[in-house]
Amino acid sequence: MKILASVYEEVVKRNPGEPEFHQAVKEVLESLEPVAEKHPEYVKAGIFERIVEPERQIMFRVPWVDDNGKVHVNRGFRVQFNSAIGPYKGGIRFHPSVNLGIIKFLGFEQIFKNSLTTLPMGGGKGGSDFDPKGKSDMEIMRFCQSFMFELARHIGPDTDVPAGDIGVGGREIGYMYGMYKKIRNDFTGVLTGKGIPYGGSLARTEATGYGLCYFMDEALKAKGKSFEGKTVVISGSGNVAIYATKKATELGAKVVALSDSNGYVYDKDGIKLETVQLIKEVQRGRISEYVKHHPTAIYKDGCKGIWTIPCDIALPCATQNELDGNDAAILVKNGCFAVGEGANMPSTPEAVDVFLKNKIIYGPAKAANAGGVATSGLEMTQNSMRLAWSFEEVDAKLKDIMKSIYKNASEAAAEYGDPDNLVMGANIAGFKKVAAAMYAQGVAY
Ligand code: NDP
Ligand code: 2IT
Repeated sequence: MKILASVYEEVVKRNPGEPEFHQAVKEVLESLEPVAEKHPEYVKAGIFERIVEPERQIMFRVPWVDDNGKVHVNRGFRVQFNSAIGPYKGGIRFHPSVNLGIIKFLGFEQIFKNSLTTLPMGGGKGGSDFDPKGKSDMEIMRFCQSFMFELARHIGPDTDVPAGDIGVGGREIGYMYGMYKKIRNDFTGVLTGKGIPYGGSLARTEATGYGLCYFMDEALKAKGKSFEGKTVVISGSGNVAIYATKKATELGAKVVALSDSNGYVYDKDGIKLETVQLIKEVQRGRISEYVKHHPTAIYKDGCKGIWTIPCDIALPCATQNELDGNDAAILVKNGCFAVGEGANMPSTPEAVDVFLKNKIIYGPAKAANAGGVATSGLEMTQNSMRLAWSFEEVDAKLKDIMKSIYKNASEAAAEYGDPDNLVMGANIAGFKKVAAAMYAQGVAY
């Protein structure tokens, strides 16, 4: 980095103790260096300094009462990062590891991801350090209601439209939507990932995992390969992992492993998804229970070991920095030739280096997992029209969007002289529209 090095240094200085945010910014600015060289007007207009600073950051107290009458206090966050091309849009994460730096990294990534979808959505992210594990349904409801009681004043269908992420699925969206509607007395498309009876879109639940496979299918095809007959390892066993497993299997692959934060299962005959869905979606249990249903499968403690399983294609779908340089080297040594990121920033910078140096077909998160938010965008469209499309219609639109994301990212990579580097391509393609919009709108933000 030459022109943009000082922007990065300033980010590190002004945002101490936020390593994930620094990591996300560094990767993007490195990719954008040639764009800064080509567009001195963007440098002059302070586009780079402005794009790394959130437009607004909200932090709030979330008090709630557990089933024994004990009062707890969590911290809530909403980072409204960039509204140059549309209302802030991005998920809400409930996980004990959540802090401002994590929400900022996610919100920053979301700017470029949302731009790549071709739909008019700005970037934002929210969440809480609340841990949903082991909580009763009523505790979850009271927490969601308290969280929304404050968040409601900051969001709206044309202002900021949250959705799910880790620890936030259909149940939590339902509780939050109910509270929003009670406070505002408005029935609007303010959240996405809603239930089908109250304005949700068909295929939103499946969209991130399906979209990941559609994106990787394009990337594989470009190199004369496909999912057909391939062995696939997928980390996580939540929303993204489950539907990536389903689509990869439909495309002819055999998914042999899934994980959660405690450990992983290896089923050499192929993971039985109905069992995983029963354990995770219905019983909200642990992946270790899989072996009770399928005794020939193996469970091992510790989620990192999953990357030692030989595979052709790896799809990290759990969380940030879950795959490091060492894991990447093992994957490559074992013959893995493609990696698609369902999770946000799952690979460390060292792992990304290993993938790029070894010419792995590598789909970076902000391109490969954009199908979720893209379908959220389609849910917003349907809500505005007060119409509902069929599953097939939404799925077809999702597929088209993932194809155009691959096309735009690979064309941008080629235009800037590094044709197979989809990290650079996705960052540049995502940045272009946002930068042009910010430039045209003057120094308003
Ligand atoms: P879920 O909460 O449904 O599932 C998360 C999965 O990841 C669980 O299996 C969980 O295990 C595991 N996991 C979470 N944190 C950790 C951790 N610190 N270490 C190891 N495993 C962990 O979330 P999603 O499937 O929705 O999200 C997964 C990833 O995909 C996240 O990075 C998210 O940001 C990203 N994403 C999600 C989208 C969506 O539409 N939902 C869209 C785009 C990206 P455990 O149960 O043990 O915690
Ligand atoms: O990381 C993501 O893109 C999401 N969690 C989905 C966001 C959304 O608004 O659907």
